Parts: sequence; structure tokens; C-alpha cells
Amino acid sequence: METPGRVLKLDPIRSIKKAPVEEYFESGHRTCQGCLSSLPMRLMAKAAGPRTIVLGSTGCMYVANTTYMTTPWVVPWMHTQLGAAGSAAVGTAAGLKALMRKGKIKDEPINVIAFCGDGGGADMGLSAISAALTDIEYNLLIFLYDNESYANTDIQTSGQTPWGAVTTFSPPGKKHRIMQRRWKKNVPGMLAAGHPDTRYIASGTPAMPVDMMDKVRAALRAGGPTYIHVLDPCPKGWHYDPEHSVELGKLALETGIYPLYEIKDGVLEFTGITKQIATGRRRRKPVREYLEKQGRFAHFKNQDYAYFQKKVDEMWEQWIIPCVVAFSYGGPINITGSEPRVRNKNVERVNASWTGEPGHAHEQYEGVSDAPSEPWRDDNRLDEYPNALPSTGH
Ligand SMILES: Cc1ncc(C[n+]2csc(CCOP(=O)(O)OP(=O)(O)O)c2C)c(N)n1
Ligand code: SF4
Repeated sequence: METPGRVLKLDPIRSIKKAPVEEYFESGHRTCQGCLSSLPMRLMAKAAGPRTIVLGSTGCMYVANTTYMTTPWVVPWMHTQLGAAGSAAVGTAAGLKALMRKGKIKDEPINVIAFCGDGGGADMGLSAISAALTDIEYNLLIFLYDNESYANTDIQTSGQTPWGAVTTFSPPGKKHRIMQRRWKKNVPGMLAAGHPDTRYIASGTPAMPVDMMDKVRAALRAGGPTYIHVLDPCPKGWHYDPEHSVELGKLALETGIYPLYEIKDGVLEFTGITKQIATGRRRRKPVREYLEKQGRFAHFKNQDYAYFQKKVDEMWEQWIIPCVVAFSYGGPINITGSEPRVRNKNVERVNASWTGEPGHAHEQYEGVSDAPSEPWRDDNRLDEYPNALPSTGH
């Protein structure tokens, strides 16, 4: 079997003092104030260093970063089609390898990083990313920046949009308050389970910059195809004041909604706040503390918070590996019989019917009281709720 070429020597970044001062993603872009999708670009480029080629899938990080004749990219950068991050990464890595083998360019390690948004990566580009992760003879990193929407084309629902969130495709109505009824797809877990030869898969967030940069270096050091998923608060799509971006990223960790981990050669380790929760050194905050700070959940009632909390509790209490492997262990052990050994208790199909309207588990929470026993908002009292900004009407 062909082995990947040499990789650059990149020391771990364990503290902000160990981070390089040089910037390879500079000023000059036009992302929104407080955009936590541009910050991971900067951190990723900083961690990877000058011998790096970056490929960018269509989305905010392409469009806002490439006004005519200006660009913040200091390292070589190329735009690639929406959904083509995986193919572009493999093509570039293969092209470099061929040119080096033929002696047309110097034989040296070069980082190939292809980034994509959640729409481009978790939805339409997922198959190409999967294919790239099986191409173990090439060194490449797929870097998915997840702002939980198709942000560039005005905040449409993606496979990463959280349950219940308002997007331009899912405005709450009088008849149906919750229009986004799908639970967020577990992309890093899915890719890890399906690509056991991939040497490095991790989740991160620019709200934890040292952890994120360290993971970029770990991925590039590992060699072969690798994958990192980062959660990026987006003030425009999530409807909050831009000054709260980092706070929201941390709250996603503190409430346990988004876990931080890395999987090195198939061995999973939680990192940062998630590690503290998983080892009992920190208690999870109620999900409501995260949700109620965002205008995209401003229509939530008690029953919606209760359902969201239940789903997150299930991830922590029932999954084989909390928040990562979406199966729970259920007996009896009987692989060949009708009773499966591992049963996914998480998937509830309350009121499901093959003939009528499909049922939704959250409907069983409709009885949860909406009594204003605490500073509470309902649809008519948003102005009493200082943290949630009203929809900016995207
Ligand atoms: C094949 C294709 N379909 C649709 C579009 C239009 N389009 C451009 S950017 C974009 C949204 C991308 O969303 P995401 O990948 O999540 O990145 P973000 O905008 O959030 O940064 C869409 C749909 C396109 N460029 N190409
Ligand atoms: S819409 Fe969101 S992701 Fe796009 S530039 Fe603005 S803050 Fe960043």
C-alpha cells in the first residue's frame, strides 16, 4: 500500500504564548462584525504556517474573503465549487505528489487544507469528503466551519441547523411554532465511525483558540486524510449582538450541546470543557442558557426547552460514547436473533405512522407548563428579555 508523503514538523500549541505571531489570513476581508467563521480561518492558517495551500468551498468564507483584487489570504488559496472540498483536496494533494515525483517542483512537505461550510460539507459535499477520507495515500485536512446554516445565501436551513432554530426556510408560524424539526446531523461521529483508517478526526471551536490550533497541527502531523469540524457562532444567522460570539461558543460546550474531542488512530479523547464534564469535574449548564441568548430561538416555549434538554441529556446519558457514538447498549446479547444487541434507544418515533403525518417526539412535551414562574418570555414579551435580540428579518 502506498504511504502518505512526509509531513511538516509542527510542534503542539499548548498555550497562546506558543502560537506563532505571523498571520497568513490577514485583514481585508468583509465578514460580519463578530463572525466566528473568519476567526477559525485565521487560527487555522496561523497553526498551519507558510508551507500551506488552502482551498475554499463557496460560502461566506469564499465570498466575503474575495472582493475584487483584494484577499486576506497570504498563503496560496484557491476557490473550489460548493460541495467539492473533498475532491479539491485529493486533486491538489495528488497533483503535488505527481509534480514532486517528476522533479518538476521541489520535493518537500506541503500542507493541503480544504475548508467548507456546513452546507457545502455536511450536506452536498459529504460524499466527496467521505471519499477523500478513504484516500489514505494523500496528506490533506478537510476543515468544516459550521455556522449551522447556509449563511452566505441568507441563512437557510442546513443539515447542521439545530432543532427549532429560525432560518429563512423555517420561520415560526401561528399553526406550527417549530418548523425546523430535524435533529442536527452528527458529522464528525459519522465520519469517524465510517473511516477507521483516518488517523485524525476532531471537533473544535474558535471560541477555544488554543485547543483549535493544537488540533489543526495534530491533524497535519498525523498524515493521510484528516478531518476537523468547528462550531462557529454567526451573529447574523443566530441573531445576537456580535460581542457575544465567544461567550456563545463556550456556552455550547458548557451546556454539553457541542462536545470537544479528538480521535487519534481510532482512540477518542475528550478535550477542554467537554473533558471536565465527561470526567465529572464540571456540571453541564441547562441548554436554555445557550438557547435563550439567541434570537433564532426567541419563539421557544418551556416545552421546546424541555425537548431540547431531553435530547442533549440522551446524548450524554444513553449514547455508547457521550455525544459521539449515537447508540445505546441494550440487551439481551443476541446478534442473530430478532432482538439487536445494540439498539438505538435515541431514535423515538412517537406517533409515527407510515400512512399519515409522521409523528415527532417533541410533541409529547406539549403538556409542559408555560407558566411564567421565572423571568420568562412568550411571543408577546420579547422586549422583556434583554439577551435575545429580535430577528433582524433575514
Ligand atoms: C452547486 C451550488 N449550489 C448552490 C450555490 C449557491 N450558494 C452559494 S454559497 C451557498 C451557501 C453555502 O453554505 P455553507 O456551505 O454552509 O457556507 P456558509 O455560507 O454558511 O459560509 C449557496 C447555496 C452554489 N454556489 N453552488
Ligand atoms: S453571515 Fe455569519 S458566517 Fe457569514 S460572514 Fe456574517 S457572521 Fe460570518
